[in-house]
Amino acid sequence: MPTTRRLLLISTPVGPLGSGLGGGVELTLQNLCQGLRARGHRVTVAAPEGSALAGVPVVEVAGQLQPTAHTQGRNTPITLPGDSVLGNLWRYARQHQGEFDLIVNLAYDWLPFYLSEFFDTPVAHFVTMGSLSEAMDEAIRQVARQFPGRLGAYTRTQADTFGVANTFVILGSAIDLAQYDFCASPGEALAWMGRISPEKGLEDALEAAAMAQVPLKILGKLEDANYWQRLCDRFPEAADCYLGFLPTAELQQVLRQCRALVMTPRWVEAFGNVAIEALACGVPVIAYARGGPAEIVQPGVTGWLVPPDDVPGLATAIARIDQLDRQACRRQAETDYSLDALAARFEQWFESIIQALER
Ligand code: HBI
Repeated sequence: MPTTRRLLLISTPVGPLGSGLGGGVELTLQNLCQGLRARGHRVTVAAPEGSALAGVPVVEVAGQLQPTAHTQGRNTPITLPGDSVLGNLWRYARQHQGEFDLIVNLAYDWLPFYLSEFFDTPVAHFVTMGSLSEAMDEAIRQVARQFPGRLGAYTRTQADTFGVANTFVILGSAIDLAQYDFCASPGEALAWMGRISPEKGLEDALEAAAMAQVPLKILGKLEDANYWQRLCDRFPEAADCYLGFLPTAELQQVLRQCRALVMTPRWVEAFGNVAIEALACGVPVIAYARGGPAEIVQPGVTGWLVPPDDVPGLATAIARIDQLDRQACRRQAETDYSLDALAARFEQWFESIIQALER
């Protein structure tokens, strides 16, 4: 039986858990807590007020939300709003650090990395996106220098973007497979899922679906209204394809009946949780060979990888969906992306940090 650890997980400051503003990290946090608790660890989450997490005690912290990092430029200075929730989250962590064996940061923000050396309780950082800014890269490299082994990432590709990859522990992701039902005989439509924001490249999926003359279903949080309006101007049918930001139960009902999921990331997608949600339903993944999806898809079996930004290549892959194996998709999810597999990887990472201190 593994040693029971007292873990404080500190969430993203961009929005309350459950709002969808935190994107994939909300799902990661939910699944990680569920998996770690099932393995006997005592997990506490600190997050912006209004957060909710099934079955996990959440310390709700007040304060002004942090601007999202993925809309800033590479040389944007670090900003903190007045009464910042980020600052308040880390004041809570410092005051209560003695109650925990390890603090785990899930915010993609400068402050937690900078503060690491001022804490007595070790701080592990799970980095949730690829390189986005000079200031964040430097903060991450500082932790790599001072505390090698305390940086975690979803994928090797994502870690490589920071130039200190050999100091990252690669953890992958997971979903609660019990919430996804396998479907052997889908309908005609393709699916596209994700935050509707420029870096996700929805226009390419709309263009490829039109080329292949296959209907597309769009699911996800409408994050950038101006961008969406431009898409609707260019693709009049887009508004009819959009089904909104659905809770998992309703999302998987739509997803499982699709012939494939199309992923068109413009940026280095750190992981792409939507890829394993599709696999869990038996839905193969057609993705640009860029970032996380390139480390998930097994070409010719559970999906197709397409040269990045090659829209005709997407249409060609769409025409070859029938060569893929929906049962193999579900099996891959069960082997690599179950909650227990993820929790076991994180537990091993945490033990390596804690035991390094006990020597
Ligand atoms: N931006 N400043 C900031 N902090 C975050 O933690 C953050 C973000 N943008 C997006 C985001 N987190 C998540 O959607 C990704 O980590 C998945």
